[in-house]
Amino acid sequence: MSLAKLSYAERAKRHSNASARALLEVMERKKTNLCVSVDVTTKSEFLSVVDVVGPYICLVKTHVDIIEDFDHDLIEKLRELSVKYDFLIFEDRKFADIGNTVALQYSSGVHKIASWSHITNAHPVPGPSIISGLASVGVPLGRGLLLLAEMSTKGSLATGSYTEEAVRMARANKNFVIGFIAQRRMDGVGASPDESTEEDDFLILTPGVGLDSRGDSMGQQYRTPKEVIVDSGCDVIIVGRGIYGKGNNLDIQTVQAQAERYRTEGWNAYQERIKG
Ligand code: BMP
Repeated sequence: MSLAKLSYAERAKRHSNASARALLEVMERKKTNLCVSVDVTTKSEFLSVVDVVGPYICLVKTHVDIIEDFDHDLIEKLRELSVKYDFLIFEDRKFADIGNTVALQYSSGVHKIASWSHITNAHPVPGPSIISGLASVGVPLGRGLLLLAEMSTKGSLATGSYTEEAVRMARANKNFVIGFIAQRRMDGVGASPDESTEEDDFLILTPGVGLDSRGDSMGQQYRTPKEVIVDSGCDVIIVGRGIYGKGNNLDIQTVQAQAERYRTEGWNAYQERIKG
C-alpha cells in the first residue's frame, strides 16, 4: 500500500525518531495537519498569534531571528503554550554551513535552538557532513531534522539531481532525518533500480500554501491544501500570511477564523486522500 494511503496514526508506529512519532501522534489526536508559520517581528504579536492558533495546529514554525525583542522568556512562554495546546515546535533555521559550524549554531549563540525546538531544517548543499554536524547535537536530545529537498519559490534551484541527492542523504541518516521540506512526496526518489525503499516513511512538510492568493510579489508561490495534500501527497501544510495577513494590524478574530478554515481544509483533504 502506498504510504500516502496510511493514516497518520499508522505511520506514527513506523517511526523510531521521537519527534517524528510525536508529530504524527499529535496530528491524529488533534485532527490537524496545519503548521502555522508565525513570521511576525515582536514577542507580543508572536505570542498572541500562537495563543489564538494553538487549538488548531500540530506544529508552530518559527523564525526566531526576526523577533526584535527576543529573549528566553519568549521561549518559556512558547513552551508553556505548546503544552497547553498540545503542539510541537519547528525552528525554520535552514542551516547551510560546515558540520562544525552548524553544530555550534544549533546548540549555542543567543537562540540555543536545539534546547527547545523539536524539529529544525537544513539545506543539503554542503553534503552529508551537515547532517552529522547537526546530529551530534540533535540525536541525544531526540530531535528531528528536515532537509530542504525543494522550495516553493519561482525559479528554485532545488530540483532534479539536487533533490534526488537530498533524498539519498536522508535515506543514509534515517535516525535523525525525518523528512523534507518539499512540494510533493519523495517515495523512491533517487533510488537505484535494485534498491528497496519500502521501509522509508519520510514526512513531507509543505510551505507555499494559500487559499486566497497564488503568490506574492517576491517569488512565493501558493497552492491550495487540496493540491498539496491530495494531488501531491504531502503531510503537513505550512501557512503563514494566509492566516495572519501582513502582521502589522493583527485582527485576532480573523486569525482564529483563518486557522480554523485552513485546519478544516487540510484535514478534509487528508481524509479524501486516505479514503479515496
Ligand atoms: P507564507 O505562507 O507567509 O508565504 O510563509 C511561508 C513560510 O514558509 C515562510 O516562513 C518561509 O520562510 C517558509 N518557506 C517557504 O515559504 N518556502 C520554502 O520553500 C521553504 C520555507 O521554509
